[in-house]
Amino acid sequence: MIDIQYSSEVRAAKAAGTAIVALESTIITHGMPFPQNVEVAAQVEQDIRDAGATPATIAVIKGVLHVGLEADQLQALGQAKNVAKVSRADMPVCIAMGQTGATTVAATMIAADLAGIAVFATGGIGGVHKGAETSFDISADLLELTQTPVTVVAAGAKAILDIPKTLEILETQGVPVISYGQDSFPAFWSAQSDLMAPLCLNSAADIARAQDTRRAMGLPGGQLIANPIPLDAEIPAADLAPVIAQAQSEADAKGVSGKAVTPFLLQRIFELTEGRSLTANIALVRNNARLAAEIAKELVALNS
Ligand code: PSU
Ligand code: MN
Repeated sequence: MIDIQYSSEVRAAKAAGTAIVALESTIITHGMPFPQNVEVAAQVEQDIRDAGATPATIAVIKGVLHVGLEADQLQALGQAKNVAKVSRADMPVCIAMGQTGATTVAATMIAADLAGIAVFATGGIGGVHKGAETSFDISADLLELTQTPVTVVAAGAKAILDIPKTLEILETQGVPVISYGQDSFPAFWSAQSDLMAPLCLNSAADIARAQDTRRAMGLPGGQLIANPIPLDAEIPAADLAPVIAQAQSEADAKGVSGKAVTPFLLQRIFELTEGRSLTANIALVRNNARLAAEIAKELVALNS
């Protein structure tokens, strides 16, 4: 087993057997601009504490896998330039070479599982990109959900992705996609989409029981919980459609590919909406953190 450096609060929570929620770090380094990224990361951690659980932000720092960051480490990561974006393929190389990297959803799931953490909150997961039929650009996040037993709470998927194809891959791979409290699959900045969610559950206790049953049946993999953005924070899909189309055509024209695609699109959408996309993003991440804390507490209750 590789060495894991725990933050003091995560170490204490592990010893006490209390609820812990994992958080990713790519959203900090590649998903939001400085300084809002650091402010939001600290705020989301506090939301989890206020809900009665312990936050564990995950990153690789100088070759060491950190589960839970101290405040100064979070600050340093959020300001650092040229931090690597580390997914399943990159994480062992990053650790072996003593480098620093921010973990994607896939890499954060792997680290959470190594640390015995079963619940993870983020904003949006990676998925099948538009044009995947020629680019083959499908995020490793989707396959991680098939094999690593972590419940991921996200606000659905961004419209920068091909959402129907993303749902098809998850269905083929047997990943439960569960909308929280509504029938439709939420569309990140908008609470509703015109797609039905494959599954729907209405309480954190039910979500915890579903994950526990999956484990008891010996089925590998996790669950994707699609938690709609709070209504007062949503942006109508029609307002964003032209912005996304413009960002996408700029990415195509510049030949942006591979890992750079998602960060490029997020940055351009932030610029083109003059920050409105970020305000909504912050509201939904905080909302996901609160639900994840409730699920984590229910899982502890189930297993004690
Ligand atoms: N989608 C978002 N915000 C993000 C990401 C995705 O709305 O910050 C980040 C997450 O870390 C996710 C990663 O795991 O991008 C997916 O990147 P890729 O598509 O290259 O797998
Ligand atoms: Mn990709």
